[in-house]
Amino acid sequence: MILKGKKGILLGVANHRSIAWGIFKSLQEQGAEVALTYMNERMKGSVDKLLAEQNITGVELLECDVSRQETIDATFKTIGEKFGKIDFVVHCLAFANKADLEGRFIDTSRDGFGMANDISAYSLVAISKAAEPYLAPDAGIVCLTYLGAERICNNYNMMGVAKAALEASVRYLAVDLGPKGIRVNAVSAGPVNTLAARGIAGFTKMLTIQEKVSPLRRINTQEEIGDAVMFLCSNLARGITAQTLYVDCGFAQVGVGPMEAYKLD
Ligand code: NAD
Ligand code: 0WE
Repeated sequence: MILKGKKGILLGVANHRSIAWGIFKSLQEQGAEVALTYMNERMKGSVDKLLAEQNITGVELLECDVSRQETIDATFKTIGEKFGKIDFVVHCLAFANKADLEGRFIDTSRDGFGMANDISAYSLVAISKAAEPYLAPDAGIVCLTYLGAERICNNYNMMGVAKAALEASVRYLAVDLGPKGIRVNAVSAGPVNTLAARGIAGFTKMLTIQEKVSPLRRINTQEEIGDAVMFLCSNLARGITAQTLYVDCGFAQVGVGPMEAYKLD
């Protein structure tokens, strides 16, 4: 019970496949009290159903569309009233236009670039700022990222740029909040078959490549991503901040990448 008596908020549960759901279970298993947020009424229905199916009751559910500052402010006002101080914040959401996740990156529109960065990267800054008054002195903030922030990953395009902004934001936020004892980290997950991965060209192939070449020779699970996030939220990670931790079965360290990219023949 690493998180016994600890409280926090998790943004980004959409359904049972969500990485955020794996994180929720890991946090709960270790004794944490976790408030959840949903983007809109449709997502609320999905989260309500999920909690009911699993016989989970008494979870604080709050509406938070990160593109709307007023819903961020309202969320943390409620958190302050109901929880007082919180020990962790987990950011597990992203969005880009489908059209900006295929074809040529050069074709990204000004609006698409702005929107993806706003929802996927700036939101971490806005949430950290809104959470700051309510964060316990040893609190942890964790967000989810992907290898495409640092390497060229086919079709990840605009999201790669947004994740690069997110990872850099983690480092600057860590500097701002470090003097208060608050830590900020990212977990870089390998591919997971979620709603956000559905319909992505070549996704199945990516899973196959990771299965074949990663040191562990398999795909990372929501559960092991959840456990890593849980660790970073906990006091066991008290000396860790401004980091990106890879939970990808070692895939990122295998330099070869997809062999097809070399087209040697
Ligand atoms: P998901 O679709 O289950 O979760 C994405 C969430 O983002 C949803 O809950 C959605 O409601 C939320 N969201 C989108 N726009 C929002 C907004 N304006 N306000 C509030 N919430 C909003 O998909 P997922 O794969 O679990 O994604 C979670 C995180 O994990 C994302 O940051 C994603 O980039 C990251 N990630 C995913 C993978 C993968 O392969 N699936 C790999 C590495 C990192
Ligand atoms: O971060 C992500 C997914 C982010 C995402 C996915 C979508 C699909 C549907 C953001 N916005 C949208 N918008 C939509 O309309 N991942 C790490 C999963 C992912 O997405 C990819 C990947 C991988 C892996 C997109 C292209 C190539 C690889």
